[in-house]
Amino acid sequence: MEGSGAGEGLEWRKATELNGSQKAAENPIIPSCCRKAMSALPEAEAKLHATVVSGWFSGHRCRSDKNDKPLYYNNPMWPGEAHSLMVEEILYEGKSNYQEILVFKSSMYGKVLVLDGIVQLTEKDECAYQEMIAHLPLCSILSPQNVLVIGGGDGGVLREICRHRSVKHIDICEIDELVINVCKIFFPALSIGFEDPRVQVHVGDAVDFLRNAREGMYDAIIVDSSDPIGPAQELVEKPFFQTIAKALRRGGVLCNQAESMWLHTHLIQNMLSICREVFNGSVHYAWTSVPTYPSGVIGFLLCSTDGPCVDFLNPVNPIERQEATVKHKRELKFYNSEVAKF
Ligand code: SPD
Repeated sequence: MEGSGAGEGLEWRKATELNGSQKAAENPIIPSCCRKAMSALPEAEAKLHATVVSGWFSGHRCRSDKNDKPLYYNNPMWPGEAHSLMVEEILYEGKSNYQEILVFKSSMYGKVLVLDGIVQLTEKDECAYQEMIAHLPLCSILSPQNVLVIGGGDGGVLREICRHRSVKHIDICEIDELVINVCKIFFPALSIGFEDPRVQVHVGDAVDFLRNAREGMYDAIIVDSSDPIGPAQELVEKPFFQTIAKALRRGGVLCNQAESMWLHTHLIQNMLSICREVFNGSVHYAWTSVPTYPSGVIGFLLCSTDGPCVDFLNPVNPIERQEATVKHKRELKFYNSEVAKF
């Protein structure tokens, strides 16, 4: 990897350099697990992220004690459970100003990106997430032109948005430049999204970015965030949704990563009720199957602002029309107009 063009400040370690163990709120109606997940973790606890133990990555947080024995901690987002993946090789381990970044090669799902101990994507099942979060909103409106992506530093959502020929400009606001750089090295099939000339990258805080965005500027905003612990905490709060609604044109759409209906019912209910207050058009919840995410599913909050009515279940801008005219190097693997009706 040395001299690979990863860029300055890319802090990384080769697998050979790793030691053995590394290789290996206040609302009473919200239960404590969700309350804890919605609030920032104590600094000491937040440092205990998942590592690889005895050749397995586990989606709970873990560190080794001084005798190299693993110590396990519940992840407050999904207490009492963990999903493990067999690790063939650790490809990258680093720490940015915001989070710990891990890339490894798994035996069954290809390469895996992990942030602060939580799986963000695997090569095998990323299509189900990126295709849905991008095409559910973009296919629900006619001729989307200006799109904003919040998060999404791996580039997969950009890759999908770029299928839409009507799109003229895509802003992406990602807080962590190291995630972008690491993905450009290890996940080229996703980071290809950054190569489209319509894409403009802004490294920074999404809340600030939106505060300064021109009113009514975007046809669609896609929030591809990590879970609401750490850097993404503010992205589930009312002021954030208010700035999104303001940045959307009339009849514009939001698609927001919205966790698992099996694990985060209260968080989802909370987000839905905020969005029903903030958005005057449609508010809808959709979901997709991603086997490497906790509980195997993840949801999306779909909202539209006041203006032309948006029916998320019946796409007026079907993806099949795009695909019929321009042949993409990469075929869609998951999304189609029928899947959108679920
Ligand atoms: N619980 C994990 C949620 C991850 C959502 N973001 C994934 C980024 C893929 N572009």
